[in-house]
Amino acid sequence: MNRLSAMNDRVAADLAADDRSRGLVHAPVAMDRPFRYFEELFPLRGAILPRADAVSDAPELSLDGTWEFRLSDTADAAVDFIGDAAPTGESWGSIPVPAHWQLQGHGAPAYTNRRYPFPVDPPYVPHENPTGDYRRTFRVPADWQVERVLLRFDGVDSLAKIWLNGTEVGVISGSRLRSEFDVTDLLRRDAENVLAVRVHQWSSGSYLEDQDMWWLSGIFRSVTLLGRPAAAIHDHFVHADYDTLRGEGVLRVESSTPARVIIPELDVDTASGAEVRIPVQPWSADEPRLYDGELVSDGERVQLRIGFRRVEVVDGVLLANGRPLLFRGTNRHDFDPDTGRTVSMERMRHDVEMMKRHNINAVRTSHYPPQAAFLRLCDELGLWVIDECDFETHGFFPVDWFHKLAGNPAEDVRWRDALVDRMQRLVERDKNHPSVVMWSLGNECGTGENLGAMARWAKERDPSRLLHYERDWSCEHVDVYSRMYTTHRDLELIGQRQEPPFPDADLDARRRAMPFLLCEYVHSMGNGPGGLAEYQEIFERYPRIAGGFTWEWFDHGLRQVTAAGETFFAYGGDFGEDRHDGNFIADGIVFPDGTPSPGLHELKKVFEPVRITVSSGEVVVRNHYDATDLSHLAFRWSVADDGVEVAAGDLPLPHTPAGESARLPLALDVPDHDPATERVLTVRAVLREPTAWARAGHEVAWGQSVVTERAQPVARLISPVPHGEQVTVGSAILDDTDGGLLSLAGIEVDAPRFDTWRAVIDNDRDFSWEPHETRWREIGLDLPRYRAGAIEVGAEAVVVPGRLGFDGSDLAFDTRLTWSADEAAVSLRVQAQPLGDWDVPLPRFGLRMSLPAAFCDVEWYGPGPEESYADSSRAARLGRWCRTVEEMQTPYLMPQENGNRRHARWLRVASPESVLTITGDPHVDFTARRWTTEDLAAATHPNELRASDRVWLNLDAGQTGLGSGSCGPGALPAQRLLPRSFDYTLTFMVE
Ligand code: IPT
Repeated sequence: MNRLSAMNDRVAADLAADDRSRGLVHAPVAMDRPFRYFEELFPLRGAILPRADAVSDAPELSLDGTWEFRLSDTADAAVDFIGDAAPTGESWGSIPVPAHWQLQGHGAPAYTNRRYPFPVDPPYVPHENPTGDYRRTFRVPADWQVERVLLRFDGVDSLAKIWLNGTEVGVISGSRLRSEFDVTDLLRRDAENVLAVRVHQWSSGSYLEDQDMWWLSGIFRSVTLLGRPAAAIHDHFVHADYDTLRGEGVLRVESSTPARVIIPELDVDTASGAEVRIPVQPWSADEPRLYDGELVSDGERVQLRIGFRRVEVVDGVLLANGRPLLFRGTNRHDFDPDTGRTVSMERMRHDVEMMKRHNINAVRTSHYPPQAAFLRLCDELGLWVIDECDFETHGFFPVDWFHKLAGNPAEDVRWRDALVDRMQRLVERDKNHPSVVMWSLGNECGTGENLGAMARWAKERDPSRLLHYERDWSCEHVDVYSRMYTTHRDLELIGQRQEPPFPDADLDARRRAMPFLLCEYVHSMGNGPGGLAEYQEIFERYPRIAGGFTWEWFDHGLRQVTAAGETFFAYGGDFGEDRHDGNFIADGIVFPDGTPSPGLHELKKVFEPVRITVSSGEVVVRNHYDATDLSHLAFRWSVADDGVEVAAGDLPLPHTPAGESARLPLALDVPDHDPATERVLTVRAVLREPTAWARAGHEVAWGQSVVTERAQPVARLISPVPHGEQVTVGSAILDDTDGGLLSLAGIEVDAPRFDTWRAVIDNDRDFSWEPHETRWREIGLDLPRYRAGAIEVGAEAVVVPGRLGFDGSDLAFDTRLTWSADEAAVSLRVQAQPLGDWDVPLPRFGLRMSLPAAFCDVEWYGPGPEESYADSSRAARLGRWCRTVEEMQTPYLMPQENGNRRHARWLRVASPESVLTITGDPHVDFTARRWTTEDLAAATHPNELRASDRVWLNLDAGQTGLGSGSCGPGALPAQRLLPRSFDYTLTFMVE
């Protein structure tokens, strides 16, 4: 019996009485049979106390590699593999360590968001409890001059029992937390050692680890043997404060063993425990200044990478080194499409570098501590980190334990030791990273006094860092007020400290004085998010708001290959799970293979640390960095006519410290403007020198504005010519009964027809906060029907009045199509007027037509090159862009509307024989695909989409924005396409 089980018995009776007095039905932490060791509420056994992650010269032996492995269906297989005799029998094979067994051909991954995939019967787990037995042998290197030897596990999901040479070493629980054991006395120094590990997929810990991610098991992080010399430094704690008034670092390094603190660059050579004050440059994400040194005892040299910084709350504002800190953050899970939560050093570096290149300055390690090496990268390359404990009990929410019953682990005292232990293991391992500025108690665990116990311990151990936890809105145990998926409007109130009061007046007053952050926002499931820029504007308006962390970095799609050899990324249900949450696992701004999704381009633009506002007379540059001036950036201007550069040069910038602006009058030497084109001025800020994460010339920010608009050409119209059952208008031939286009300069077209539908995006779907799809289908927007009226052939145009209706609905549009032509081109004016009581925005409004498949090369002048939507358009810049139709598709893991290019001035679609130019007046939103909207909507994975023999063009007045309704607010009112009168003209020219 461990120390908690003893306590359980003691408190159980009191607790039940207390619950009864509060009118609570006691939660069934059933005791109908004794807990098995993996069901103990605090199952950890044998581990040494947690201590700091350290890089040192003490010897280490990696035990990663190939291990013997057997998977059983239950926890009951014989313990017949822990001794010297190598196991035999068919059930044994091999497996790499670290890895998840489900991704190595044993069992299958499964995805649920918050629902536990087993009965909610804590702390019991089902009899079917996949159990992996692992075994390997190793020898201790002969040259190790060590006093003690530790065995370290960096991550085992979810619970393991360990034996060395046949003797039990201990039990690990806490999947993403490090555990270490002193195995000195069990080791054979001159012979082979047998290390055996039994890992259970389900344990009491599974109740504490209900994060929204794949259920994946096994030894998925490294296993290491650590030689500990005599007088080794068992633990150390670097306190490196930055005194903002004096510009001094205040350094004290505690060491478990007396040691010297040596930092050559600062001329520091002092005893551990002593405080020194030295003038330094502070550490920040902008300028991650590290001072390298060593902590040297008689037995070990530990690497020190010291960053001096102070993160504090002053007058309700979050400050870093005395200046307001704004998190431009994202939530990151450890993830790899082939190896799950086993991630390589290269993959982590790729993540951090990519974040830096996209103007991200902060990470929340949702919802568990990452591999230790990740934090070293954050120290080195510069990211502020909220380091989160491995704790989430979301699955108690659907069964209402957060409210009605007292069983939620955050509240039930019987779980307290396990939870405080989790917090200790987080803080102790990661306490020396300058990048870590807040500890987070966990995610989605409801409320409860156990959170208080975790918080109190952490505060006492590390008073230098702030505490974060989102789900307890009283904020009783934390230092910052945090929420997720808040609407823009509510955020605005919070910014003004005008949010609705919390019922307890004292807690309300305390909370109202706190800074605020959005620990999750802009849910990036499928196509989206929209509304990011509007959030940023609010963040920047109110000093109380310390920014936010977008949800989330990765789409967690697992790479699979079909029998036909096609690759796709799997989501929930693709492994035959009985219950799952589908593609809710694909809600990142980076595709599983590490390529950016359009949302990341938008985020880079919105997160720009330099805001460049261009007008014809001046450029205003505002420095939004937290710490640096702009001397590391070169500013370049260029003037382009319809996307063709006609002049360019450098723009010298005066010294502009953080938080300040420079205003530069412009007197540019540029050639005369061709009135048939649009003239645009662009100013770009690029890195002068290479950095650890980008090359010289990397673009950090840009600003753009139209300086001269295109003059409208005066066209001489030619008369329509009726003949037989057709009418010719320039190079267009129309059907004289309904005005349908039969051919265009000899190209066989599918006539443009009205289209109001889009392949619904995840943010439109029935589970969304604004499930527009339901209403759209009720109205019949997916089934538009057009009826032409009597066509009028006039001297200068053919006019086709009509009515656009929807199956089963009396809502409609009165329409009017006007065809005309001059010598060069054919024009189609599209007008529409809504009829009836519309109560919902439209998915889209426009025309759909098709061309033969050979028209597969697209060039356009307008915002680009990536897709853009009404509320995700900041990243798109005016220019001339070329893409094949294939390249214009975005492979969202669940196919849905994508690839829209907004506000094109013109587009050219080319086949080897001819080029069709379509001009929009005022401009046109377009998509080009090898399949129809219906094909797109029907596919469940991108590899199912098959190119047809047509190229389908949508030429739209607009589409409703994206929002982030799949878990958050829908598109803002101004970015919804409300039924209104539409009037735009398309001009077709064939060469
Ligand atoms: C929020 C979770 O914290 C996060 O892990 C993820 O599941 C996200 O939702 C949705 O993708 S919690 C939710 C109740 C807002």
